[in-house]
Amino acid sequence: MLKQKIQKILNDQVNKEYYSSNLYLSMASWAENKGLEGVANWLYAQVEEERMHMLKFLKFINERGGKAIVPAIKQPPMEFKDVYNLFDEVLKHEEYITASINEIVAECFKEKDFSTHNWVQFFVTEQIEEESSVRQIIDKLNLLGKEKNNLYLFDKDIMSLRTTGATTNQ
Ligand code: OFO
Repeated sequence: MLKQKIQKILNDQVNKEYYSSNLYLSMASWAENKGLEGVANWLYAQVEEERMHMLKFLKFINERGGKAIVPAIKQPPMEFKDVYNLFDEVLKHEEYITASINEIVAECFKEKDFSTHNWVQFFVTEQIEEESSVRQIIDKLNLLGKEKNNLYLFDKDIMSLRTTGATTNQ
């Protein structure tokens, strides 16, 4: 049986993962409207991955005898200055999620819930991969500079930078 404090922090994470999925959906839609098909596809893939994370948390809570809560999701931003700003926002968001996962780890330790502590390590690894993959994209964008032709090439190439997350297909 999950302790109340652990159930609460895991349900908060359900909310955050669901919001991540919606945030990337909003970004994907923005990119699609700008004709950035590659960027949109990269983001649509993230939408699915984050939804999977949300489901993973939700199911884990229920499997451990807790009660998962399906949250109301706040509206994500719909406008982004440009693709550089968009990926800065993605990185900022992933860093926020990493901090949140670390809080779960710390709480599990405090509450001596070593099963959840063990289970959540998967997300610790996942966040390392996700942050590194976004930093790689930002580095590439910085290398290319802001010329339109380069952006076109970047858009064609971005899917090849996609690392399959630790959670893919799980
Ligand atoms: Fe961005 O990954 Fe979920 O946790």
